[in-house]
Amino acid sequence: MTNNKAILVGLCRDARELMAEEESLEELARLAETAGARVLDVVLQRRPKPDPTLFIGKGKAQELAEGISRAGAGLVIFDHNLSPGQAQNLEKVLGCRVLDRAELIMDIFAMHARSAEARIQVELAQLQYRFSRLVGAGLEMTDPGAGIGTRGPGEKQLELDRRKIRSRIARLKQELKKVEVRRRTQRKSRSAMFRAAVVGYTNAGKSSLMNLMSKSGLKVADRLFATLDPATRLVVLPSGQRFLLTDTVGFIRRLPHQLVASFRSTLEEAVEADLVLHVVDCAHPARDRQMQAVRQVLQEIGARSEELTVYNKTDLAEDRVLGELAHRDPGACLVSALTGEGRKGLEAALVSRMAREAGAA
Ligand SMILES: Nc1nc2c(ncn2[C@@H]2O[C@H](COP(=O)(O)OP(=O)(O)OP(=O)(O)O)[C@@H](O)[C@H]2O)c(=O)[nH]1
Ligand SMILES: [Mg+2]
Repeated sequence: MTNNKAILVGLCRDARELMAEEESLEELARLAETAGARVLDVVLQRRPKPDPTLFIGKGKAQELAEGISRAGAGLVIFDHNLSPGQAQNLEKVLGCRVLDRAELIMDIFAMHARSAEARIQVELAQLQYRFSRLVGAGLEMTDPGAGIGTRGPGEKQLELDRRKIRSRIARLKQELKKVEVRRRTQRKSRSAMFRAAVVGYTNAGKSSLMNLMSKSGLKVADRLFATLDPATRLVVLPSGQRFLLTDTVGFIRRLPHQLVASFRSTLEEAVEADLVLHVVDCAHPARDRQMQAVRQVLQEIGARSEELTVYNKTDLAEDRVLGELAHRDPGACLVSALTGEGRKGLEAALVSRMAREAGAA
């Protein structure tokens, strides 16, 4: 059996970054557990900038190597993305498998990919990432063994040579093109209707909100990246007005750009919508940084749709927090997808957005 006992490693440059990095490491622990790892320890190094060869300092790496053998860990997961050389050097010094945040996220995507489209998208992202690693480190692909970081539709391709990988990447891209064309045609056929897309940080409650609005029975789970496939549903408001609502894949800090690129056709639903409902877990301690991360991804994919902020999970938030949010962001809606509280306010906001759009058309 593979040893999935893991040690997590983060780095922050100065005191200002400390809190964000601590939050990010907590999130990394959840990601690691989602992937099936057991987190033994978390190490945070303060360093003005990453070391070019080992990412962390040499002394810290030695210390870490000792910690690994003492604890019997089989895996070290870095919270930042490593260069090909760094990953290779670290494996040598630490004597165990080394993964970075991007690989871990892609591994979870691979575990949760169900539809043909999602599998193609994940495989493409993984192959491109691994390929850039190979080229960067001047290596041929070797058998990575089994376990976290090696799962996914691209798994069998690991031992292929570069030429074959390149042609596989080209094939996958072609297949994705076809999917994109199909999606565009679908969208055109329903373009007369007002379209809204739900976006937000992973686990914010996007699918739950979809279920509340459209009684659609989408999968809801307290785990990261439960949704990978977009789903579109018709919503009929009490006023009789109708619109289409699309649920999509969630975002996260430092989402690997290979994933963003290959999930383009999925994310286009958000780019092309008339309105983006930005769902936020308002009770989360990292709420504001999560919102920032979502806006960054939206920018990266070129979404320019109007945005309506929906602060979800009000049932879990303190009244003081709710008061602050209402004051700071008077145009936003406060709801609980779980209890249905605030639903009327959200419906009214949607009616007024649709009226505005109709007036502008
Ligand atoms: N207490 C409370 N829990 C909620 C609320 N909305 C969602 N949840 C819970 O939050 C977790 C995540 O909900 P999802 O709807 O799956 O979240 P998502 O944004 O679709 O997540 P991904 O698809 O994984 O990105 C689930 O355990 C839900 O039951 C809410 O308003 N209140
Ligand atoms: Mg979901």
